Amino acid sequence: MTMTKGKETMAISGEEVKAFARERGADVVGIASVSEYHGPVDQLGSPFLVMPEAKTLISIGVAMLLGSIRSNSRIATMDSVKMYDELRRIGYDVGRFVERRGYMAATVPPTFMMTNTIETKGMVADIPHKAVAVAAGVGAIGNGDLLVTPQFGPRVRLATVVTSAPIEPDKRLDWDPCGNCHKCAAVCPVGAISPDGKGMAKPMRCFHRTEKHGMPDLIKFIEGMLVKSNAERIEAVRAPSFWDLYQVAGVGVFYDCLKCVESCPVGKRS
Ligand code: B12
Ligand code: SF4
Ligand code: SF4
Repeated sequence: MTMTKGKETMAISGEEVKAFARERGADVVGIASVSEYHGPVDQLGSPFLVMPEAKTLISIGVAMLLGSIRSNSRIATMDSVKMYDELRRIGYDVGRFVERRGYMAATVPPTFMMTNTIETKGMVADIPHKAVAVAAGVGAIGNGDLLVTPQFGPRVRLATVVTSAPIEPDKRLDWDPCGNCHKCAAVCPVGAISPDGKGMAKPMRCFHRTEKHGMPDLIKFIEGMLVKSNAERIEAVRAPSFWDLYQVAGVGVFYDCLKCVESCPVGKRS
């Protein structure tokens, strides 16, 4: 470690920040220079909108439990919620590590909050974590459109730390962990994934299937209420379908499908 004279910054090596993230609970971690990031750079999704001084992107991921994603969607969802909590915690810890060295850090959450506009349909994040993870050598985009890691296949959830610190980057993977088996496309219950290896062909189909009781359901419910009689409204809020909406609103997310994630043979231990 060296002190830069005149500036109150202390150099950070890639190895030490990665070791710190792993020690805090990250299962995968990689470093990318902003110049290697191939996501948007002048619109939503740009690291420079998160931090104009951005130099480095730190990709962190935690692994899913196979038992949970094979269980019912309530169990799988609550594990995802826990993973999102962990990613926010690890991201914040890494951010503090970086700021103690005199640089700036901003953690981009694994999921919400997102900018909601009619154009983006609320589906474009401040940073698309897969693009960062590709640049940081954590994995590569598989046929199912998910980041496939050598260690856990697509069974990782991701977050990003944007920083002004210049940190030596990792190299992109020079091989493709996706084995082109097309299992992910075959198991998708709504045909969202292209069977010819072209990724996610119908994202809205996936959205409506996996985020059951999410925003589209809520909008439908409220619209329905507007045209109902008083007696029908009372009946509607006493129905289990409303309790589902209430429960999901409290939890924050609900994933009714993880079939493409579960089916991938890469990195599967059982
Ligand atoms: C919106 C969203 C969705 C939408 C739309 C997805 C889409 N393909 O358009 C819907 C609701 C359909 C969805 C579904 C799912 N999602 Co989702 N989703 C997101 C979210 C919140 C934002 C993504 C975003 O900003 N997209 C906008 C565009 C611009 O970005 P992008 O689609 O990611 O594509 C960019 C990069 O992938 C990159 N890229 C693509 N291909 C390549 C190839 C190369 C070589 C390179 C360099 C770059 C590159 O360039 C693209 C443009 O910048 C992210 C969280 C996040 N902040 O990243 C999670 C996220 C992508 N989702 C995730 C998951 C797990 C799921 C689901 C399994 C749902 C579930 N049950 O959990 C399904 C899987 C569907 C599938 N097979 O891909 C994980 C992915 C983990 C992984 N291992 O890849 C993320 C990262 C959440 C997280 N924190 O872990 N999702
Ligand atoms: S999460 Fe389910 S609906 Fe969405 S692409 Fe994967 S298998 Fe299809
Ligand atoms: S299931 Fe097969 S085709 Fe799909 S991402 Fe995994 S290895 Fe690639």
